[in-house]
Amino acid sequence: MNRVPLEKRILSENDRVAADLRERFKEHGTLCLNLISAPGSGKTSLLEKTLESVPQSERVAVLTGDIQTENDATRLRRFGFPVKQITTGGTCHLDARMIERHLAEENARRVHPEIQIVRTSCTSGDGLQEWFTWLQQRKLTQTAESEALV
Ligand SMILES: Nc1nc2c(ncn2[C@@H]2O[C@H](COP(=O)(O)OP(=O)(O)OP(=O)(O)O)[C@@H](O)[C@H]2O)c(=O)[nH]1
Ligand SMILES: [Mg+2]
Repeated sequence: MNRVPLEKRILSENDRVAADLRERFKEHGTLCLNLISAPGSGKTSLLEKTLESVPQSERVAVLTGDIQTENDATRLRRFGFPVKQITTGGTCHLDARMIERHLAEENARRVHPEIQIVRTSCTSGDGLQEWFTWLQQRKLTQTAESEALV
């Protein structure tokens, strides 16, 4: 089957909105992190450990995505920071072929040789301090960049 032109327009629109958002985050000095990984691999656990370590005076918010449930948002709300859940209602715009292609390619160091990898365990606590330090450094860099824009 040929590609439907509509798909291209949707993706272009998505790129445009994403670029606008990036600009807004940069302007406001907001460090925006995208946590993405296989189902059940520990994203919400890492967020729980992270929010637990953040002082209440910090301005932090979480946007979580799930096909059906509010479970992750419920787990994360108890830390007192704003949490919003997007429930996609069972649909996902990634089709199987895209996933397949990316898996075949999905060697992080080959795709991005300079990538920084922080290995963490939410059960033993290994690597969490390194992750918090990385987060803090990224936040400082983001703030410095936004101040340079003013
Ligand atoms: N051994 C081990 N288990 C972990 C670790 N982090 C999370 N888990 C466990 O893995 C399971 C899934 O963790 P979640 O944090 O819910 O994973 P998730 O990626 O948010 O899952 P989805 O939102 O369903 O995609 C839970 O039973 C956790 O207790 C870890 O560092 N080591
Ligand atoms: Mg989760």
